[in-house]
Amino acid sequence: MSEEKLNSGSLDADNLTQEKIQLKKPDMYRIVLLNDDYTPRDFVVWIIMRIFYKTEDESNRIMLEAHKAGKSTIGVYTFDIAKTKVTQVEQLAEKYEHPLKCILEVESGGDKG
Ligand code: TYC
Repeated sequence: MSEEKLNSGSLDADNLTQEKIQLKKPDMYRIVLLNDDYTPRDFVVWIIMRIFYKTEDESNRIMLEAHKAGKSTIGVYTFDIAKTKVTQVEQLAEKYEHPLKCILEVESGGDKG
């Protein structure tokens, strides 16, 4: 389709289809941090700051919520970014021999887990 047609704003069928494609929101996934009895609190805070770019205060809040309630949402991301961050957490946890885990949950639209 030509650039001119895409930008013309006319309401023909092609343009409506194209607009629907462009407006579809990406599927979003929640990263949920799980508590365990062994990972040191400081390590959890460090991971949240390092992988998710949260402030120390916010990282502490997320860590404490997981510690008390069993789980806590770290953030909501598109699938590729969420999957990459979960892998980074797994790799660092393994390297330092801590059992820390986080999981993906569907926030909106998607069906991948
Ligand atoms: N419960 C752990 C402890 O007491 C700390 C911890 C917090 C571990 C949050 C994991 O997601 C977690 N050392």
